[in-house]
Amino acid sequence: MNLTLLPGGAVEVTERADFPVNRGALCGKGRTAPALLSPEVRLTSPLVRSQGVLRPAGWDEALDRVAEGLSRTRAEHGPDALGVFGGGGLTNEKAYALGKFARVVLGTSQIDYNGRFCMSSAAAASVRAFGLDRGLPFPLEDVPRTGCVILVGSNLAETMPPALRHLTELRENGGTLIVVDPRRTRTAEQADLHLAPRPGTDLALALGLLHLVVAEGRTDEAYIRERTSGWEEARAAAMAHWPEYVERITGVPVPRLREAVRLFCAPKSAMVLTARGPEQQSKGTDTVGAWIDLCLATGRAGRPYSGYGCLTGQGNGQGGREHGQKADQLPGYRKLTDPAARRHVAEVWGVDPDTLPGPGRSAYELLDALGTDIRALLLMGSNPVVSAPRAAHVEERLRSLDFLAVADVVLSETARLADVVLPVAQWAEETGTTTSLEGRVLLRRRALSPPAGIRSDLEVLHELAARLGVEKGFPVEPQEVFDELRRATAGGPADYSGITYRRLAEENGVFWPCPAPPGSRAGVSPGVLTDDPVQEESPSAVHPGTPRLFLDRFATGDGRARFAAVSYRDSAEEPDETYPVLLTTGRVVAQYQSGAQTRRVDELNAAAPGPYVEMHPRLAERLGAADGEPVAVVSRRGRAVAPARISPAIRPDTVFMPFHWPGEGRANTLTNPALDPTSRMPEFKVCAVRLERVGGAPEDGSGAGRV
Ligand SMILES: Nc1nc2c(c(=O)[nH]1)N[C@H]1C(S)=C(S)[C@@H](COP(=O)(O)OP(=O)(O)OC[C@H]3O[C@@H](n4cnc5c(=O)[nH]c(N)nc54)[C@H](O)[C@@H]3O)O[C@H]1N2
Ligand SMILES: Nc1nc2c(c(=O)[nH]1)N[C@H]1C(S)=C(S)[C@@H](COP(=O)(O)OP(=O)(O)OC[C@H]3O[C@@H](n4cnc5c(=O)[nH]c(N)nc54)[C@H](O)[C@@H]3O)O[C@H]1N2
Ligand SMILES: [Mo]
Repeated sequence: MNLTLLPGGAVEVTERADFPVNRGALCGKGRTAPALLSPEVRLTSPLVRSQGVLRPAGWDEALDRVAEGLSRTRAEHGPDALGVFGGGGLTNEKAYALGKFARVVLGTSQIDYNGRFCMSSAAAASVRAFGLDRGLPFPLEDVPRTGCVILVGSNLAETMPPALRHLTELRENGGTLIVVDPRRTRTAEQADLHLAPRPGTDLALALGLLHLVVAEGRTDEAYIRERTSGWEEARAAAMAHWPEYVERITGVPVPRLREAVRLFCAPKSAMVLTARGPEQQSKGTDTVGAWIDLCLATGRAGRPYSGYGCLTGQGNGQGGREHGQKADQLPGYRKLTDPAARRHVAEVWGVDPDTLPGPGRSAYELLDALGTDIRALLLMGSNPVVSAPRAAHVEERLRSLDFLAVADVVLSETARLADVVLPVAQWAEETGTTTSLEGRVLLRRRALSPPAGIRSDLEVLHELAARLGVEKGFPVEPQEVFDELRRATAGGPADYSGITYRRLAEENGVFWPCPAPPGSRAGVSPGVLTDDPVQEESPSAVHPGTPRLFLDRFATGDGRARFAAVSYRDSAEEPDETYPVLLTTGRVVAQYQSGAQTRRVDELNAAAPGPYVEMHPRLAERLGAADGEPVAVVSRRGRAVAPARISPAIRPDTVFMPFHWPGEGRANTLTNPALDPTSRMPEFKVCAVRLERVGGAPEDGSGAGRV
C-alpha cells in the first residue's frame, strides 16, 4: 500500500497497483489501519503499576522499573528466570534485536514467540524434507500458472483476501482448485472439489491420496530416483492406509479421494499449499510431511510451477522466524546448537561464543513455566491472554509472575496484567523490513512520526540494554540494525547479506537467499558497514536474489528431498461420551488475531461484532438451540459462552469458533495445549467439547439442551 500524509495529519491509504503480490488489492483491515494511529485508541504514555493499579509515568521511571525488575530477578534466580516473548508482527530488525537482547544482555535461553503457534509445524516438516523452510519456495505469482492447487486448511478468502485473485486466475487459466476444510468456507466455495474431513484427520487423508497414487501407477519413478531419498519406507507406510480405512477416519468418501488424485495428477505441474488447518495439530509436522510426500511421489517439488508451500500468516511471519526470537535459533535461520553458527554470530555481536545460552522452551512451555522457574517476562508484540491455548491457565501464570513488562501499541488484555506497559510506535511510524510468505524482503518506510510520548521497540531495547550495562550494540536506527543483521545472516540459510535498504527501495523486494558479492564487507568481517555493495561492486556481481528455490537441488546434504515415513494417529483428544463434539477454531475476515488492534476499529467491529459458535442445523436441533441463542461450549479446560450460528456449511460432528475475543466467548479457554513432539505446536484445531443450552432443555421438548 502507499501511505500519504494529508494536510492536517491524517494518513490516506491508496493502492499500489505495481506490486505483483496484491496488485493494489487490500482487505478491510489494511484499508482501515490508519484508524489505529489515532491517540484515542492507543497508549500515549508509559504506565506503571502502583498499589495495584496502572498509572501514567514518565519514560525514565518506566524503563528504570523494567531494568530493576529484570535485574532483581536475575540476581535472585539466575538468568534463565527471565523470559522473553516476541511476535511475528515485529519487523526483522526488531525480531533480531530482541533475540540478541535476550542472549547478550539478559543471558537467558528462555525466549520464544507467537510464530510457534503459527507455522512451526510446516517449518519443521519443510526443514526435514527440503533442508530449508521458506513459506513458499516460489513467488505467489506462480500459483495461477500451475495446473492444480490443493489448498489444505486455508481460508484464504477471509485470511488473505488479496491473494484470492491468484486462485481465481488459476481457474481462469484452466487449472483446478481442491480445498480441504471441515467447513464449506468462502474459499471452499471457489473450489472444483471440496473435501471436508473430520478435524485432525488430514494425515490420514494425505496418506490415502498417496496410497491411490501408488495403486493407480501415478508415481514419477525417474524423479523419485534422481531427486529424493526414503521412498521405500514412505511407500510402505502409505500402502497401509487403504482408501476405505481413510474414508472411515476422515469421512471423505473414496470416490472423492479418487477424484482428488485424478485432478492433482492430470496436469504437468501442481502445488500443495497448507495453512493452519492441518498444521495446528499435535501431529502437524507429520501431517505436512505426508502432504510433501504426495508432492515428491508425483514429481511436484523443485520443478517450475510445482511444489509445496505454507501460507504463512502474520505481517512478518516469515522474517519473524528467521532472525533469532525463536528458542533454538540464531539470525539467518541458523541453529543455536551449531558451533560454527555460534562462532559466526558471536563474532558479529562481539561476544565470546561460550557466553551464548543454549536453546530454551517453546512458546506454550514457556508460558506454562511463568511464575515457577520463569519469574519475570518481557513481552513484545503478542497478546497471549487471548491467543494462547488453555488461555485461562496462561492468564493465571502471567498473574503469578514477580514482574511483567509489556511493550505494545494498545492496552491489550495482556498489557492490563503488566507491572510496566511501554507504549511503542507502530507500522506507519517507523521504517523497517518484513519478509513476505514468499521469502521476499520488503522495506516498509515510515510515513509519519509517532505522537509525543511514544518510543520505538528499538529505542526500548537500546535504553534497557544501557540500563543493564550494555552500552553498545543496540542502535535505534533500523538501517543500522539491518546492516548488522546482514552480517549476522551471511553464509546462513536465510542469507540477507546482499540485501540493502537501497535495493529494497528500488526493487519490488528481494528474495532470500541473497548473499553479498564475494569479498564484499557485508559478507565477511564485522565492523561498521558503511558502503552499499550496490555501489561498491560491479553490477554483475550483485546477487539477484532467489525467487525460486530447489530447481537444481534441495537444500539437504545430498541435494535430495527426504520422504517422511509417517502413519496416522488420533488427535490428543477424541470425542467420547462426556465430550462428544469436536471444536475447531480459526478466523473471520474483519478481525485480526487476538483482536487487540481490529477490535479498536469501528468499521471492523460492525462487520464482526463478537464471538459465535458455528454449528450444523442437525447438531443445533439435537441441542434444541435457535440461531443467535447463547450456548455454552465446555471442554476439559473450561467453559465459553457465545451465540449459536447455525449453518449447513460445517460438518455435523464439529463446531467452529473464531478466537479473536477475550472474556466469556474466548475460544482459547477451551483449546488443548497438547504439543506436536517436533514443532511444539499446540493443537488449536482439535479438541473435544460438549454443548449446553444456557437456559437448559427447551420446554417444547425440541432438543436435549445438551449434546
Ligand atoms: N482476517 C484475518 N486474516 C488473517 C489473520 C486473522 O486473524 N484475521 N491472521 C493471520 C495469521 S497470523 C494466520 S496464521 C493466517 C491463518 O490463515 P488460515 O489458516 O486460513 O486461518 P484459520 O481460520 O485459522 O484456518 C483455516 C481453516 O482451517 C480449517 N480447519 C479447522 N480444522 C481443520 C482441520 O483439522 N483440517 C483442515 N484441513 N482444516 C481445518 C478452518 O475451518 C478454517 O477455515 O491468517 C492471517 N490472516
Ligand atoms: N484458538 C486459536 N488460537 C490461536 C490461533 C488459532 O488459529 N486458533 N492462531 C494462532 C496464531 S497462527 C497466531 S499468529 C497467534 C497470534 O496471536 P497474538 O500473538 O496474540 O497476535 P496479535 O493479536 O497480533 O498480537 C500482537 C500484539 O502486538 C501489538 N503490536 C502490533 N505491532 C506492534 C509493534 O510493532 N511492536 C509491539 N511491541 N507490539 C505491537 C498489537 O497491538 C497486539 O497487542 O494466535 C494463535 N492463537
Ligand atoms: Mo499466525
